[in-house]
This record gives sequence, structure tokens and C-alpha cells, in this order.
Amino acid sequence: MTPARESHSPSPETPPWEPTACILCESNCGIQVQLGGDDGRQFARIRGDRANPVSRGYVCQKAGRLNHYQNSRDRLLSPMRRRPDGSFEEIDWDTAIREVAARLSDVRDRFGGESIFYYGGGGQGNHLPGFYARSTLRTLGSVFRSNALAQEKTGEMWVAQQMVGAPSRGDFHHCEVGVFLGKNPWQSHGIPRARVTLREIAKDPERCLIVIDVRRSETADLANIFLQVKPGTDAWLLAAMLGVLLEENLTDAAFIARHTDGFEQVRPLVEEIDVQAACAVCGVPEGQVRAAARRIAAASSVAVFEDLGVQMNRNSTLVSYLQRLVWMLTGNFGKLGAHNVSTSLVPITAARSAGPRETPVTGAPVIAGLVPCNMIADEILSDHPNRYRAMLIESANPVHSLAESRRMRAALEALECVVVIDVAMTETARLADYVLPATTQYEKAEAVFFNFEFPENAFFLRRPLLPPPTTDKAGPLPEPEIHCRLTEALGGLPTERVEEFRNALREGGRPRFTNAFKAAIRNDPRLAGVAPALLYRTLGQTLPPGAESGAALWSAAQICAARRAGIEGNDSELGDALFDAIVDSPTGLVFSIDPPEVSWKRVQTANGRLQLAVPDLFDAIEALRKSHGPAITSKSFPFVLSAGERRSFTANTIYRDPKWRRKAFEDALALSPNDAAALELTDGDRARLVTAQGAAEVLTMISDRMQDGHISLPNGLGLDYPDELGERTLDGIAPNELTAVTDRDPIAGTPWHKSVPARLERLTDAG
Ligand SMILES: Nc1nc2c(c(=O)[nH]1)N[C@H]1C(S)=C(S)[C@@H](COP(=O)(O)OP(=O)(O)OC[C@H]3O[C@@H](n4cnc5c(=O)[nH]c(N)nc54)[C@H](O)[C@@H]3O)O[C@H]1N2
Ligand SMILES: Nc1nc2c(c(=O)[nH]1)N[C@H]1C(S)=C(S)[C@@H](COP(=O)(O)OP(=O)(O)OC[C@H]3O[C@@H](n4cnc5c(=O)[nH]c(N)nc54)[C@H](O)[C@@H]3O)O[C@H]1N2
Ligand code: SF4
Ligand SMILES: [Mo]
Repeated sequence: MTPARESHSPSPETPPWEPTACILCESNCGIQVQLGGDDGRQFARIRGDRANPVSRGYVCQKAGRLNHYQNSRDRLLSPMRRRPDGSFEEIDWDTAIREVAARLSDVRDRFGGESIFYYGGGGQGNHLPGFYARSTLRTLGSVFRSNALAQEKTGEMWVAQQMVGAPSRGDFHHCEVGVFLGKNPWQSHGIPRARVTLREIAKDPERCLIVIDVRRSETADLANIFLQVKPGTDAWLLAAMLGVLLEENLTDAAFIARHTDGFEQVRPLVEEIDVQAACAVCGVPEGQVRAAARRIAAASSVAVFEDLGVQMNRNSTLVSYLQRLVWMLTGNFGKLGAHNVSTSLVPITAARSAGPRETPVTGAPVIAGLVPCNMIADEILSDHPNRYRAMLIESANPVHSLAESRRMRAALEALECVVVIDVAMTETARLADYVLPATTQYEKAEAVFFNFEFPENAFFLRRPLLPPPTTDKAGPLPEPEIHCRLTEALGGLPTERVEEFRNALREGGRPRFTNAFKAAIRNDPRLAGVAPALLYRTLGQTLPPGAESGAALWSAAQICAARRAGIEGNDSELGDALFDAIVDSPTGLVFSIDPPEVSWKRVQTANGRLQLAVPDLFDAIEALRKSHGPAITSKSFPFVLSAGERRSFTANTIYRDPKWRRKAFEDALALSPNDAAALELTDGDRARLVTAQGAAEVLTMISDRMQDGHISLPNGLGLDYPDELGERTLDGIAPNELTAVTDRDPIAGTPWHKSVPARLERLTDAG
């Protein structure tokens, strides 16, 4: 990243550095931006913000390109309505809101609110849309929803729910041993100050960095122990590690006795694992597996991070279970440097019991309130009477990001009504009946909900850097405003209540408002559903200009304060103080500092102990023993394709302009030197990549990071973007043109994007 160049001496005309956050990955580093350019709306300079309590000045190379997001040529400036011929026309907001409300109520009246499906609600840096959407959805009676978490994290959530009853996170800042399992934080980040933190662990002779990956990833370059598995075989590796822990008596017997249940059930399963055979399946020398298991057992604290390499892969839910067994059997919960449950301001997923438990058509399990992404198309493309009939999609591009794009497109076409809220005319938006333009994340207040830090946790409600663009079109609106208008048009926002709360604020200030609001919600539970919109229209108007969208956080702050104080409902002052502190903080706020022991109080299992037994997965452990490894390849598909690697210049589909990338070959398919030689391919050659779902012409790149038989494509590419003349060109490969919805985890329904059977053919040079 480019720090401020000191050669530019500050002059009175120098625009100020304004604090905000990077929106490209869940780390959401604090940044400062200097606006400039002819219109004053360009991000002229960007640097890390030292005042941000989590990132403390850290940024990676991607943040410096944020102008490509803010000033994208694909920007939507008017609501759009699809004509019968598939083209779009601009309409004004009143028409858009009226017609969207009418179309969705019509679907509700004919098929019930449950037939209206909601997808998205937030990206890497914006989560307020999902919050306010609740008002629209409750008014419509919509109950089924999903988002990207249900194609990566739901298997892990399902396991964590049973073992801990709550989500926990590894503390890589303090750990003695840090383990990254199918996770490449050098590129993907996801822990605070990732590169600094990784180097600190690796360089300290007292600490140890363990990386488990199929590729010699950039993180693996730093590792003290690198276990290079064969694709999709992590379950065998972890089983072998568990076998070693038992065989060599390396478990923490005191911890197991004091804090856990179920060891007697798990022990025989693990004892039966043939360590040598399991090592042969995963391809890691037994000596390395034993060394890693011993290092973990000897450590005073261990933190483990599993991510897409295993979550989008064979046995993913089983892997989430086995890796937890590794750290639980070695006593790594509820202490500094290990796994802990952080104080959350806003839980990112639904509470355990809320909402339906299975999907209406396929009966798939709804985990953490989310429909499995790989099942969405099946829930629509059916003649089942309870199939989804309409979709509201917000801040997500599922036609591009979910498995089997072709099927997702067919599903959207089959719906009665599709409404998309986005900043750009995306692949998904182009299939909508209505597209509603949102202000960018730098034109409204936004917040980051991926706050899992421990022992200190922070929250950042950032203010807009600039107003929405002035335009002769209808102009974009922030999502809270869009949802309020929709809720009003649907008749969900009682005007007399709005008046009552406004009066309370005017006459009695926050205390009177708080009492009135809480009492109203207690007496009329329907109001709770539209609370975000109510808060926005009332409390929001008393917040500093630009911070209105923060209004819905008021209830989150109240709940958070109540939970902390331990007395539900009797601590409005604390809640208000927390809310005001969040609204007033220009660079983010540490809102909780926990003693590690507190994690034990947050274990939500029936008896407060960690549950080692997850019986639903016992058969899967047995099956490992009898298997020689996952059958991924075949004669016609001899390669294992990772469809979606994070690289230096990928950022989901947040940047649409390919010019943001500053490196050649970022769009290329990586393959090993041996495989390249066998296929007579060199760097920069074009080849045909074929899977059961489709084929694509790819640019090839030889990489000694790759093992033989494994090939890898970047994520987030394959978008089209207009040039100066408006001519659209496609850039790179959209990975999900090559994936299948049926390749998924049997429990969570998460996709197997990291092990797609594939074939690579040399293209004879046509000249
Ligand atoms: N630069 C960049 N950073 C990002 C993003 C981005 O688009 N670009 N996206 C963000 C998002 S949404 C997410 S969810 C995270 C994801 O972050 P990561 O999960 O770290 O990202 P990936 O590169 O998809 O996968 C991680 C690693 O899994 C390895 N892998 C593949 N197959 C296997 C296997 O069978 N076993 C094992 N052990 N490893 C395997 C790959 O080689 C890769 O190094 O990144 C976030 N950060
Ligand atoms: N094959 C394969 N598929 C994958 C992956 C993979 O590794 N391989 N990775 C998966 C993962 S982990 C993830 S998280 C998903 C990500 O995929 P999605 O969840 O679909 O989200 P993003 O690509 O992050 O795109 C976010 C959308 O939000 C829009 N947007 C940006 N700012 C705003 C705003 O302020 N308001 C609104 N309303 N919209 C805004 C952008 O224009 C974009 O359309 O992709 C998944 N798909
Ligand atoms: S680590 Fe993530 S949030 Fe931080 S600068 Fe890089 S992309 Fe942005
Ligand atoms: Mo993700």
C-alpha cells in the first residue's frame, strides 16, 4: 500500500484525510481517503488508518484501488424496470416502490409470504441492508433466506452448535501454535493485520505456524510446519492426527475430564484409525503428521482457522468436526491464544430456534436460519406447490457466485418476480424484473458485523465520505431508505407509531423514547418485526447527518448491554451509552474487553460443557477407515480443479473493472510444471478446461506451488465491463459456469468448489 507521500507538503487546499474502512474482505481495515479529481469524488489517495483499533494502520495492496469500486462505469443511477423484450427502462422511485410492493404483495396473496425468498443482505463491508430488509420481509411474511455463508460456513456452524452451542474463534494474536487449514491468510486475510500476525508467529522460535494446504501457498512459504495434503483428503489427515494424539497419550486428560462430555464415545472410533493408512491417503509423510500433532499437544495455546480449502470440499462438515476434536482434546478453549466466544454486538446469523427448520421443496436442513445455497435452484425449479415464487436479492450476485450459474439463471427466469438491490448492473441484476440502485458504501453510513475478536472486540459504524452523486436520473438511495419506503408501501409501518416515537424524542429525549419504544414492542410483537424501519424513521432523524442508517444499531446496543449486564431489559442507560459511543466514534470503538474465562459462560450446550460426541458424524469417521480416499478424478476428468482461489488481485465481485488488477496472470489457471510439460503447455498458452458442467478457454500459468494433478482458477472473475465506448468485454473465467449444484456436502449442502473433476486440453494454436 502507498503511504502518504511526504513530498506533497500539506497546503490549505490539500483535502483532509477522512476515516473509513476497506470493504474488500471481512477484515475491513480502517483506511483514510483523500478525495480529489475534477469532481472531487475520486479517491485520490488511500492509506491505512492508525487510529482504527483493530487494523492499526495495516492495509494490503487491494485497498489502494478502491476508486474502481466508488467510480465504476457500471454504476446504477436509476431504478430499472424490465420490459417484456428483456431490455430495461429507467423509472422514478415512486413508480419503482409502488410497483415492487404491488408485485410482491400479489405473490404473497396468491402463494403466501413464505414463497418470497430473500438472498444476500450484506457483502464484505456492508451489513446494514440485511438489518433493514427485516422490515420489508416481516411485512410480506417472508421466512426463507440465505446468503454466501450458506455456501461456506454452515457446516462449521452446524458442528459448532452441537459442540459449543456458540461460534468460537481462534486467537492468533496470542497463540503459541497457529494452524491454518485450507486457509491462505497471506492473500485472503480474515485475521487482523494478517501478514504481520503470520510473520510474528513464524519468526518467534517459541511459536509455530502450521499450514495445511494442497498448494504451497504464500502462507505455507512462512510455515514452520507445512503439511501438503492431496486434494480433498483433509479428513484423513485430521483423523491421523487424532489417532496420534491418542496413541501417544498426548491428550489433555484433566481438561477432558473437567470440561467435556462424550470422550468415551469418540475414543474407540479414533483408536481404530490406522494412522499409517490415513497418512497414505492424504499423502503427508507419517513423520510430519506425528511432529505436527506433538507440537500442538505441547503448546500452551493453539488456534485453528478452517476456511474454503476444506469448507468447499469433500467431507467438509466432518473436517469441521475433526479439527475441533484436535483442539478440544488438547485443551484449547477458554483461554488466551486458544478458541473463545467473543462478545458480539450483532449476531451474524439467526438464533437457534427461530424460523423454519427445513426447506419446503427438498426438505434440506435450514442451518443458522439459512437455506443451503446449492439447494436454492432446486427449491424453485419444481412443480411443488410450496416452491419459491419471488426473490429479493440484495448486495449479492448469486448468478455469478453460486454453483452452476446456468441453473441459477434458469431458476431466476422461472420466478414470478425478481427484485435486485445493488450498486451495479450485475449478472444477477440483468435477470431481475426491477433493479433498485443503492448508494455505495462510501455514500452512506455502513457497519461491519464480522467482529469476532477476543479478548477485545471492536465495532465501526463509519460515516459517508461523500454524498450520493447528483444526476438527472432518479439517483441511488441507501438501503435503509429503500426498505422503509417498501415497508410503508406495503402498509407495514404504522404512521401513528412513528408520530408517537417522534413526539417522545422531541419532548422527553432518549429516555422517554426508550421507554415508549420498549413498551410498544412488548405489547405489540408485530412491531418488533419492523423495528429497524421504525427506528430509522424516528431515532434516525435525531442522529448526526449521515449517521441515520445507524439507527437500527440502537436495539443491538440495548440487547448487547442487557446481555453483558446480565439483567435483560433493565439497562437502557448502558445500551444508550454504547449506542452513542458507536455513533460518535470516527474510527471504530473497542466495545468489549473480556477475560478469557468468560468463554465458558458463553458455552450454550445443555450443561455448559463442550460436547465431543457428534453422533451424526460417527458413520463418516468409520467410512474413512474403509476408504482409500475420495474418488474425485476419473479417466475423462483426470485433474482436480480448485474453482476459486484468492489471489493478490481478486476481491469477490466487488470490483468489476479488470483494470484494478496490477499483476499479470492473476486471471490464469495455475498448474504444476510436470502437468504443463505433459500437456506441452507453457506460460501464457491457451487451453481448454472441461468439466461435467461446461468448458472454458483459459490462460495457463506454470506454478511450482501446485502439486501434480491439481489445477487452480481465481475467484470473482468472469464479469463483463464496459469500455469508454460502452462496449462490454468479458474478463477471465466465471468459475461457476463449471461447477454443479449436486456436488455438495451431504449435511450442510455446501459446495465442493475446491475439488471439481476436470480435464485440460491443449488448444492447437490457430495462429
Ligand atoms: N484476495 C482476496 N481475499 C479475499 C477474498 C477475495 O476474493 N480475494 N474473498 C474473501 C472471502 S469471501 C473469503 S470466504 C475468504 C476465503 O479465504 P481462503 O479460504 O483462504 O481462500 P481460498 O484461496 O479460496 O482457499 C484457501 C486455500 O485452500 C487451499 N485448498 C484447496 N483445496 C484444498 C484441500 O483439499 N485441502 C486443503 N487443506 N486446502 C485446500 C487452496 O490452495 C488455498 O490456498 O477470503 C476473503 N479474502
Ligand atoms: N466457484 C466458486 N464460487 C464462489 C467462491 C469460490 O471460491 N468458488 N467463493 C464464494 C464466497 S466465499 C463468497 S463470500 C461469494 C461472494 O459472492 P456474493 O455473495 O454474491 O457477493 P460479492 O461477490 O461479494 O458481491 C457483492 C455484490 O454487492 C454489490 N454491492 C457492493 N456494494 C454494495 C452496496 O453498498 N449495496 C448493495 N446493495 N450492493 C452492493 C456488488 O456490486 C456485488 O454485486 O462467492 C462465492 N462463490
Ligand atoms: S486485508 Fe482486507 S480489509 Fe484489509 S486492506 Fe486488504 S482487502 Fe482491505
Ligand atoms: Mo466468502
